[in-house]
Order: sequence, then structure tokens, then C-alpha cells
Amino acid sequence: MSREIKVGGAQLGPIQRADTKEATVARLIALLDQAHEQGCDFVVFPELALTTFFPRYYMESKDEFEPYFEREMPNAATRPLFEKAAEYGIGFYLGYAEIAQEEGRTRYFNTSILVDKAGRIVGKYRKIHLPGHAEYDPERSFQHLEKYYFEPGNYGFPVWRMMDGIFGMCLCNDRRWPETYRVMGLQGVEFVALGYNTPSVNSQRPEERGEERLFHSDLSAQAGAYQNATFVAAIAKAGNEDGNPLIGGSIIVHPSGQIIARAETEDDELITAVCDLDDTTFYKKTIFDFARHRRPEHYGRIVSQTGVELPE
Ligand code: CDT
Repeated sequence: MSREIKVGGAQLGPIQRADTKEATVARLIALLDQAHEQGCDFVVFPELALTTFFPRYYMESKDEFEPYFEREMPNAATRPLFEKAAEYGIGFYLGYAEIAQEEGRTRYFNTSILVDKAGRIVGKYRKIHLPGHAEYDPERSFQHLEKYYFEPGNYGFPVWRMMDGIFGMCLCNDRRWPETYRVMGLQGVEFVALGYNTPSVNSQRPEERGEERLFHSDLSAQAGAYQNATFVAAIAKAGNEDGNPLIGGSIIVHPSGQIIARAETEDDELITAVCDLDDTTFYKKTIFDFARHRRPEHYGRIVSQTGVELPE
């Protein structure tokens, strides 16, 4: 029996700082409507899909930045999305900023959830590789304050059984780290959902423009897919957010590493691909049969060391 799922990649165009969550959720639902019309089983929305990419702004006061976060999920603003997805029988991945009360304190995470076809949250992931900086940096042309607003995720990289397959999640900068995919690959992942917000400009290297950044984005997702024999759906929030451009280029990648769907705009745009999860099997049983070919006795540095240790 084939294990085909039709996947929708719901790229979002820009969300401006003044936009309400209700208006943004209405856009997500419009993309979900298209996904339903096209027969999708599962939809991937971007990272921080309910707000502008607020880590570009330095906000000192909690009163100012906490409205960008969600205290519960679903909540009043997002419940219509959950209800519509359940009505359509479409599962989804959604990125948002999370406030949690844990260990007797308030904690802030960059989070994604996996929702099944009945509208139940079956998995939660908290972003581990937080890029950027923890303090206001006057040298930069714009801020990237993820290390200021969030703490690193504390769940690792779990996978979940859903829709007769094995699903994993990560968020944006995680896609650039081979460890992200490999930890999920070692749990047999067959489909990785990931959302991203990538500025089109490098705030510390102005000559690095959008094309190069798109290339790095594709390269990372394609390598992760191929080397771990998994589908990867890398879905952007794109376009110009209050003068700050984000790359688009959302893609769905086959376990061969080849791109099977790509967004053409920097607006709200649904891309689709039929993903037969059985296409992962050949690679998992041959070139990337981990049990036969991996040599972990030589990989110790990967878990014992963070930075580079130069030779004497
Ligand atoms: N959101 C996110 O993780 N963006 C980063 C930007 C890196 S530049 C500080 C990314 O890896 O695309």
C-alpha cells in the first residue's frame, strides 16, 4: 500500500508590525482553503507565522514584546485555523513564539507544533539553534535578537508517528546544521517540516545578497534530505516587512535531494507535492543504511566539543 501524502507548503508574504493576529490567521486559512481545494493532507506554515519577524526590533519592556508571544495553543486568535483544518481533515505544522510557565519561571521559546488531521496537537518542538545576538548591536544595519528573546529549546529533536509516516520538525537556522537532520534521521524520520524567516541581506556582510542566501537555504535543505533519506518541506515567510526584506524560495525536497516544488513569488503562495513516504526506503536501505555504514566511534568530537580545536 502506497504511503502518499499530498503536502502543501504555505509560504506567507510579509506580515507588517501593525497587522493583527486575526488578520494573519485569516491569510493562513485562505491558504488552507487552497490546500483543501487541491487535495492536500498536510500543510506546512512558516516560522513565527502569526507576527512580523519581531526579533529584528529591540524591545526592552515585556509589555511591548509579550504580545508577539502565545500563552496557549490554540487560543482565541488561532482557534479558527485549528477548526478549519479539522473540518478539512488536513494536518499542519505552525511556527509561533511561545511563553511557558515552567520550572517556576516565565520562559520564552521559538516553537513549532505538529497538528494531526483531527486538529489535535501531537508534537511540539522548540528551536535549538538560535542565531543572532543577545544584546542590542549598534554595528548592525538591523537587529537579529533571537538570543535575546528566546532560550534554546529543551526538547531535542524528537519525531512523531502520524499519517502512517514518521514526522520531524525544526525551525529556520536549524536547517543549516547537519546534526539537526541526523538526530531525526537516526529515529527514521521520513518527513521534516521546517519554517523560516531569513533576511535577504546579511547585516554584517552587505555584499551577500538574496541569491546567495537562497542558495544556502536550498543547499542546507537538500543536503539534509538526501543524507538522511527524508522529505523536507522548507517554507518561508517572505517579502518586505516594514522595509526589511526576507527571502522566499520555499521548497519541498525529495529524499533524492531534488527539489520537487518551489515558490515563485514573495507573497502568500501555496506550493504542493505528492510525497510518497516509501520513496525514503531505497536510500535508507542502501547508501544511507545507518546501521551498516555509520562509524560513531569516530564521531566523538561532534558531541564532546562545540567550537573548533586547532591542531598544535
Ligand atoms: N530565523 C532564523 O533563524 N533566521 C536565520 C538568519 C540568520 S542571520 C542572523 C537563518 O538561519 O536563516
